[in-house]
Amino acid sequence: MRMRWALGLWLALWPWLVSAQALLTHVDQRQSTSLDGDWHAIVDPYETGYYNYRRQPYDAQPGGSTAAFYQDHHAQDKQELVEYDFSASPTLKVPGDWNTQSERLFYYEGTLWLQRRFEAQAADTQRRRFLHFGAVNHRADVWLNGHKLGTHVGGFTPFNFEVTALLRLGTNSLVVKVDNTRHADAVPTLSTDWWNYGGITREVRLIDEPQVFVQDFALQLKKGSLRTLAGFVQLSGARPGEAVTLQVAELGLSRSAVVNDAGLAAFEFEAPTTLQRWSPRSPRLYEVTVTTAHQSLRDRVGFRSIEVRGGEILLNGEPQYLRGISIHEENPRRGGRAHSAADAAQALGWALELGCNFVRLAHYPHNEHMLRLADQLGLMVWEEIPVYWTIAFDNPATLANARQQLSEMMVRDRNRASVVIWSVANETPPGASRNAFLGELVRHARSLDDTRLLSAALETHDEQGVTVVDDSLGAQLDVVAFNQYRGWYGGSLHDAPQARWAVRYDKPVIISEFGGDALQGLHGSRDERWTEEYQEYLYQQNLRMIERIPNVRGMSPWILADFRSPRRVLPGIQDGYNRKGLISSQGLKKQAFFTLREFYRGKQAQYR
Ligand code: GCB
Repeated sequence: MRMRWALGLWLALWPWLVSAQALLTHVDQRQSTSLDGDWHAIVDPYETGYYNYRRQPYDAQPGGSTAAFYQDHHAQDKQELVEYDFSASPTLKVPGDWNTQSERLFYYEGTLWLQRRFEAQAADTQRRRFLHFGAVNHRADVWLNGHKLGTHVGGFTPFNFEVTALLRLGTNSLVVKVDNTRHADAVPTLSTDWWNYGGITREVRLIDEPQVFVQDFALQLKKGSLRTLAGFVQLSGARPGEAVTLQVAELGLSRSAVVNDAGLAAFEFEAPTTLQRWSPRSPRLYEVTVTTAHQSLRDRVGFRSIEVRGGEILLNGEPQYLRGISIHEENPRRGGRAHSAADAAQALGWALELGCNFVRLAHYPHNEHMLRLADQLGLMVWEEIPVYWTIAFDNPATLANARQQLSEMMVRDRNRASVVIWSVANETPPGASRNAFLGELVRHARSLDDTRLLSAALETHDEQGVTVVDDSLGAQLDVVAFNQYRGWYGGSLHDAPQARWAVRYDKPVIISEFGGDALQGLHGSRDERWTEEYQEYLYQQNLRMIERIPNVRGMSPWILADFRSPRRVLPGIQDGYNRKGLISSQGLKKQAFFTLREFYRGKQAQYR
C-alpha cells in the first residue's frame, strides 16, 4: 500500500513520463546500423516531386503516382516516362548541411530530396526496428519503400518512426523531402542572425530493439536533495508487471520494480555516502544500467543538484560564478553546421582554454556530442530553443511547435548532468501575447523537469540614464538573464564602468550576451571599430561595468567563434560573417580572447 502511494506521488511529480511522443533516447547506446554516408540528392525548388502540374499533392490522388519522387521509381521498360532518377543524381554527405557541400547550394532555401538504399535482414518477428533522425532542418517528410512514415517540423531536435512492418528483406528505399524554407509562423521565424543550413544535419540510424524494450530512462538527484536518487524506466511493448532492474554498480546500488499499465516504473532510493557528485572540478560519471528480461541498456550519468537562493546559484549547495561563452553549432575552420564528436571537441576544447566552466549553446538545441562531452569535461550548459526575436506569438500552431521542440530537447537531454539551465527564448519583445506564449513554455518546462533552472535571454531599457532590467517574464524565471551590447550597438565604452544599472529582481543574474566585432588581424587604435584593439577594449570596459551590476553570477559573452550570417554583408570586414567571435573563422584567437581568459582566472580564484 505504501509502495503504491509512493508511486502515485512520484508520478504526480513526473507527469512528463507518460509523454505522447515515443522518442527513443540514449540512441548511441542502442544496437543500430548507421545510415550515414552518401545520399542521392535532387534539388526541387518547385516541388515537382510532390505536386502534379495542377499543384495537387501526389499522395492525395487515388493510387498515387510513380511521378512522386518518394516512389523512387525506375522505368520498367524503354517506353515508360520517368523524369527523375535518384541513382543517377549527385550525392551529398549525411550528416551534413547542403550549403557547404556544393557551391550551387550555398544560398539555397527550399525543397531538396535525399535518398538512400540500404539492405535489411530477414524479418525477425522477435525484433522491432526504428528509423531515428538526430535532426533535419527544417521540415522533414519521410517515406520508406514508398510509404509515408510521417513529418517532423523543427530543425534541431530528434525524431523517430517505427518501421517494423514496412522493412523489406533485401533492398529498402528511404526518401526524405527536406524543406528549409523560412516561414513567419515557424520557430525560428523569418529573420535570425545565423545561417539557415538545410539538410539532414545529424546522424541517421536504423535501431534494432526486442519486442519489449527500454524506450527511455532517467536517474538524477531529486529536487532539494544531495543524496536521494529519483528516476524512471519507460518500457515500450511491455505488459503490466514486467520487471526492470536499475543498477549503479559503482555505488553498489541495484533496485528492481515492475512496470504499470503505461509501461512505467519509478525508482527512488538513497545513494551511499560515497556518492561523488558531478561538478566542473570533478565531473564524475557513473554507469547506470537498466536490465529487463529482454535487454540491457547503459548510460554514463552524473549526479548533482542545481538551485538558486536569493542572488546565488548553488551547485551541490556551493555558490557558483558561471564563467561562460556562447557557442553556435558551426565549425569555423571547416565552415558549416557542426555535427561530429571532433567538432564538439574543438568547440569545447576552446571553451576550456578560455577558462570556462559554462557554455551557452545558442540559439537552438545542439547535437548530442556537445552535451555528452560537456558531461565528461565538467562544463555546465545552458540549452535553448529557437524562440528568437519576432516569433508569431499570437499563433497557437507556433506555440504548439515551440512546445514540441522544448519537449524534444528536454527528453533527449534530461540525463545530462551538464545541463543546468533550460532557456525558453532570446530577445523577445515584451507584451501580452509574448507573455502568454512564454508563460506557457515556462509552465510546460517546469512540468517536464522540476530539477533544473529556467531562464530566457531578455533585454534591457533605458530610464533617464539608468539601464533597467524589469521584463515581467523575469518573475517566472529562476535566473534573470539579459543581452546588452554597450559599446557596440549603443552606449559609450569610455564611461561604461560608471554606468548605472537597476535590476528589479532579487535573483541571480547572467549576462547572456555582450560583445563586438573584430576582424582577426586588423589592428588600429582602441577607438577604431572592427579592430582587435576595439574588441579588446570593449571587453575590458564591459567586464568592469558588469562587476558592478547587482547579483551577477555569470556570463556567456557573444561569442566563441565567428559564424556565418546572411545579415552581415560589409565587404572586406564581415563578408557574410558575424565577427563577434573571440576566435576567427580560420580558428585564430583574437586579443579579446586573452582579456576574457584573464578575467576568468580571477573569478576562478575568487570562487574556489
Ligand atoms: C544578439 C542576438 C545574437 C546576435 C547578436 C549580434 O543580441 O541574440 O543572435 O548574433 O546579438 O551579433 O548582433
